[in-house]
Amino acid sequence: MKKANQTLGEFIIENQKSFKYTSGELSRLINSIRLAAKVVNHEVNKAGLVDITGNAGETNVQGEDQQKLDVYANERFIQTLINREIVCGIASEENDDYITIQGQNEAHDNKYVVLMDPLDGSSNIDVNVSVGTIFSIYRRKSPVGQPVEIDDFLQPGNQQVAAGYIIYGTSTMLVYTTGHGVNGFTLNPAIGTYYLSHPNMQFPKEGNIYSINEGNYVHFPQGVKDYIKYCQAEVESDNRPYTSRYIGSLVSDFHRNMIKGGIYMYPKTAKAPQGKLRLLYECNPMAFIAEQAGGKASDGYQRILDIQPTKLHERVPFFCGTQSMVNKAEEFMANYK
Ligand code: AHM
Ligand code: MG
Repeated sequence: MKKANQTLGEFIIENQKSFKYTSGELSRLINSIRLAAKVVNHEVNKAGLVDITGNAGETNVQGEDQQKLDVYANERFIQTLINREIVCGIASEENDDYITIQGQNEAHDNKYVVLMDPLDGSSNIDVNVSVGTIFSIYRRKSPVGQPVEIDDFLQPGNQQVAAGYIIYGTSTMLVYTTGHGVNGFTLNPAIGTYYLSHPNMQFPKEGNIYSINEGNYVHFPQGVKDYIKYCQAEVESDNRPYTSRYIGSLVSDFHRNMIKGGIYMYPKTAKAPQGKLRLLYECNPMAFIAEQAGGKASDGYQRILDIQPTKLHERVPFFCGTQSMVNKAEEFMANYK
């Protein structure tokens, strides 16, 4: 239940009992992400100042190039999780391979792995458009006490115990689920505290926004082309034509669509024959959140969360948002199966 001025810290403690496993580790883990997100938020927010203060492209005293923000975010999240000794492994969109992490006393006895895209949509930073961090948490499958294995990361999305995103937007929000609905917290930058601002987030039953990079239209599968034509058709009783909105920053496009009702699509294209988005770092966490908010996520034919990953950086076509809209897109896709 929503309480006035409830902070994220209070919310995590209060809801800990609803977790499937109640050792408190998952709460500590989410707390670490909250902390790293504040630090990254601070950096993202002053990105525009870098040019003014004359640092861009310069080398620092060690002769290193100015760090790019996505690299910074990657290091910040990984370091925070390592320092707190609460995960046994991390896989990141920024790294080729997963990282094995030892817990206290150098033992491999931690139970959770984290997969993340530390700064998604980072090409938008230069033009002051919102970017985001996406994270996904699983229980390891390999026995506690041993180093993590690749199969701990290659679990289908339906095994996630938590997932969330941080949106560095006009305000900074952390939105996450542990499988009991979706809650959104807004950062008060003056005091560095996240407050519960969006309890129990739900996609509206119907939506009228479609989000896709239409520049790739000629390369889309015929089912997607047909669905786009459906979205654009003039049918007053059905609220069509729909509105087209595409930021090119998944977290922002998803967030808007969850609040207003809409569908996000990244199908196969000539440049991205498997789709562009990564199953493990982007699609699975967003799919888990979508389903928990009454929405749906599909690769055009099947549920994203049921796909068995075969490699860390696997890509997949992505259709995600208001359930009725994803169903309709799937109908069009099925015509050309
Ligand atoms: P990134 O992980 O390299 O930042 O790419 C992911 C981003 C998504 O946030 C966004 O929806 C999509 O790429 C935009 O791609 P495009 O510019 O091809 O439309
Ligand atoms: Mg990304």
